[in-house]
Amino acid sequence: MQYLLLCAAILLPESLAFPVQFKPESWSNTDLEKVKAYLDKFYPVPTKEKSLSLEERIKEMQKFFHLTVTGKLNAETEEIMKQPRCGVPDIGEYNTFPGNPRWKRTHLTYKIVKYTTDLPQKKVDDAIRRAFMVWSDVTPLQFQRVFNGPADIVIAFARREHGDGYPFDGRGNTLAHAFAPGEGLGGDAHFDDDERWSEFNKEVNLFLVAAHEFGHSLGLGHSNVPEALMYPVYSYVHPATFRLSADDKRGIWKLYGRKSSNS
Ligand code: TQI
Ligand code: CA
Ligand code: ZN
Ligand code: ZN
Repeated sequence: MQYLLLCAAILLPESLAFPVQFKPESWSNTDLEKVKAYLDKFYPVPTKEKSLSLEERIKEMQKFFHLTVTGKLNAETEEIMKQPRCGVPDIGEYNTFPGNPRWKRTHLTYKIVKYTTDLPQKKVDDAIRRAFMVWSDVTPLQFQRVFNGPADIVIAFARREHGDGYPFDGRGNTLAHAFAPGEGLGGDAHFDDDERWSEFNKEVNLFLVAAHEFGHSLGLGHSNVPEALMYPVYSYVHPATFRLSADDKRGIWKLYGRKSSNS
């Protein structure tokens, strides 16, 4: 099963403001239906058998935003619910996907099938290689580039409709997407070629976005920790000073374990 959610709340470089996907109308007073709709959208109950009370679901949301966990609607909670936000749910078993899909092998292959013309191929190859290293540095995972035949993670730059039913949207908004581990499209990462991809620039940094997407390719969802690579808001750090946050490590270790000390 594939999990792919299209987010849009990437807050890109200050100067470019893109609309966020979900902007609730302002509410005059507490409207239970709207609260429920908000929770349904962003805090979906993971399994059908399990049903959570409204109170428990409000607690989830308060936990996510580091609010005081009361399970009751209060001003603080309502304030957050009224804010424009990304259309992607905030949970899915913390920072993995529902059902914890993961690769059952530690040796994975990747193939770059279509390049952008924004950067020389060598720079693209290098950014992709370094983005995989972010994850192989801390886990037993090894990534091998292949040129022919099938690969676990197929990487492509593409515009608009590109054959998977999740068309890109032109410049801005969605920058890239990736599929959770699995057969076929599983693990694949696509980059919107209508973006201006860059090496060091603040614009859209290929290394950072690729490292984030590969997190998804390996089974990580979004994190609520602002320093995390998997936090669903784009913030630029110079690739040379990039460091994986403790939260990202905890997430990836949960799926694959730590890198053994002698390798
Ligand atoms: N693309 C979304 C993202 O990768 C697509 C998406 C949302 C997604 N939820 C998902 C993909 C769950 C797989 C699984 O988050 S994006 C950022 C960040 C995007 C956003 O273009 O919005 C980055 C791509 F974190 F900055 F907001 C890369 Cl780094
Ligand atoms: Ca786009
Ligand atoms: Zn795609
Ligand atoms: Zn993401």
